[in-house]
Amino acid sequence: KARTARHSYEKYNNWETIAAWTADIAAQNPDLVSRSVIGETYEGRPMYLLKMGKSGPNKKAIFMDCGFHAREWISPAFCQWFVKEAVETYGKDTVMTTLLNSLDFYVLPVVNIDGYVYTWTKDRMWRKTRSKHAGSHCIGTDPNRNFDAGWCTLGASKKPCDSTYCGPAPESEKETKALADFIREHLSAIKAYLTIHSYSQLLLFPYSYTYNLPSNYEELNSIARAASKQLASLYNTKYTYGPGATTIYPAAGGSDDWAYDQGIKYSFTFELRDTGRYGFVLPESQIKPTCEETLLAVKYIANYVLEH
Ligand code: ING
Ligand code: ZN
Repeated sequence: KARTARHSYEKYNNWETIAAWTADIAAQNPDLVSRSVIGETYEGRPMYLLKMGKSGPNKKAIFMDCGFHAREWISPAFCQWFVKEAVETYGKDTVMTTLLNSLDFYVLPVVNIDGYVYTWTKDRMWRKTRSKHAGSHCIGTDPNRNFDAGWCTLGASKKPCDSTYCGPAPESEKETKALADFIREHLSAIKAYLTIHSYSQLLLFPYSYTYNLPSNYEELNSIARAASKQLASLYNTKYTYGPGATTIYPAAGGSDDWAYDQGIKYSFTFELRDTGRYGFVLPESQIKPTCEETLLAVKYIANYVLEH
């Protein structure tokens, strides 16, 4: 068999290439990056998690995941970019150096690995996981409707053939269960939760499962405003921000609402480029600018969390 494709930060990488990259980046940066496995997917693939940061006692942490929805390819590309920037600018960029000295970043580069593989091999527009559940021949659950946050009450479907199927129960999916278990086990350290989707150019925060506002709404709104301003400073890309329910649509069972209700008071969903011209099939020429601008927003939020 031919050797695996070479990894590139400015191309979309298949799962085999991303998996090999997680091993390489950890091996090449042992004082900054370590890799663990937090579970396995429905089809049996290991879910790799990268922990980034200089080791130290009692560090606060930020959890960031990519690739919830299989077809949103720019999302895993951003997690890879973030890790690259961290290792390449540590010791050079003062903000990144401070962040990695004072915080740990947990980066889960692809949550829905089985779905991601399916978009490379069978159906580019697949969204859900690839699990089968009793009582239906349809495949897949929407992982971002599968969390225990107003589960399946709003903006989600109980029909297994629908693209927003909430699953037979909260955390029915091995992937969402593994993610939720990891966060529960590290709750005292994790101060922020960031989840990267596409597309629409939005920066969302709780709630999506209710029209009620979160207790620190004013603070989240001002963080989102400032982060969007940072993001726009590079290429003038315009983001809209606000609570999910009123900014995009009401939808229960999302991971950001769940993390927030676990006590993680800084919880955001990014919807990266674009606004619909290319949609999920964002050209590779936009990977670099999209990741560069998004990095500014993520660094802003991380720095805010560090200082508060
Ligand atoms: N959008 C998100 C979705 O899962 C969202 C929007 C965010 C819903 C947070 C619920 C909670 O539908 C995309 N593009 O996936
Ligand atoms: Zn999504």
